[in-house]
Amino acid sequence: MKKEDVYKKLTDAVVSGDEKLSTATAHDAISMELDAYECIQQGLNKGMQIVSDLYEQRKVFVPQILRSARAMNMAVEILKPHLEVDSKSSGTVVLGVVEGDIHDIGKNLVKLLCEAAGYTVVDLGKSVTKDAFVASVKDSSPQVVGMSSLMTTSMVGMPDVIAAVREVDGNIKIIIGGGAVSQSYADTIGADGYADDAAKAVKLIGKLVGA
Ligand code: B12
Repeated sequence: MKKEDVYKKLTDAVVSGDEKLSTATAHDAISMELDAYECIQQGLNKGMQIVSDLYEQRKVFVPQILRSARAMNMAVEILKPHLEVDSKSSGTVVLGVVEGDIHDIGKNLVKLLCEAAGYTVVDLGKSVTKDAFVASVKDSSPQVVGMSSLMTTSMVGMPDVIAAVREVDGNIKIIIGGGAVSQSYADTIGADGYADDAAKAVKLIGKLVGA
């Protein structure tokens, strides 16, 4: 099997929410010594993006979305130990989905790729309050804080978090992402950066911390 066929199988497994196929294919990928990062990016993540689009078009519904997320997560668990961790770049990144929002699939991908790039990630989880972001900045002195939002109703909380975090540390870099936000929203609220996928998020962090 060619590596492109493995990526496609991973994508199809996520789209159809088939955890048996996603985990078996992840094992195949490992035995073929394929790059785990590429399997996640070119295979699983692509599948999740397709399912998200199908959901928007009302061609799949919530139960299928959750099955797809599970199929992806189970394959990620198999691939994760095989990610080549870059020990050079260092620094701490605090990540969280903003208050009122429980969409954490994208944030989890950003976390995974940050860890693979050698960053220490403090994952605050989902529906994270402003106070929790602030407490985490005080506790772990990160170089970067990343906020995720998939909903127009939750993204409006971002400016308050930025103001509160900057009060604690004026030098901290704050980045945003998730389907609800954009580069222009980042500019409007004075965030230091925006990225529309997990790989770009890691590059952005590298640029901001000078790695
Ligand atoms: C999956 C999903 C769910 C799942 C979430 C499961 C989970 N654990 O996350 C479930 C079924 C639970 C769900 C619930 C709801 N959902 Co929903 N959901 C989605 C869906 C279909 C896909 C989101 C997703 O996971 N995409 C795949 C990931 C990989 O992409 P991503 O999140 O964008 O992440 C990538 C980038 O954005 C970036 N990124 C992400 N975070 C960050 C952070 C930083 C710092 C950076 C730099 C980059 C970055 O990197 C990621 C990887 O490449 C979207 C539709 C869509 N097209 O987005 C709706 C959507 C987000 N949901 C929506 C809604 C309305 C809801 C509900 C309110 C539904 C309801 N009526 O109950 C609830 C919300 C509950 C709540 N309080 O949050 C709306 C939001 C509308 C809006 N604009 O406000 C959407 C857009 C669907 C729609 N068109 O109506 N949902």
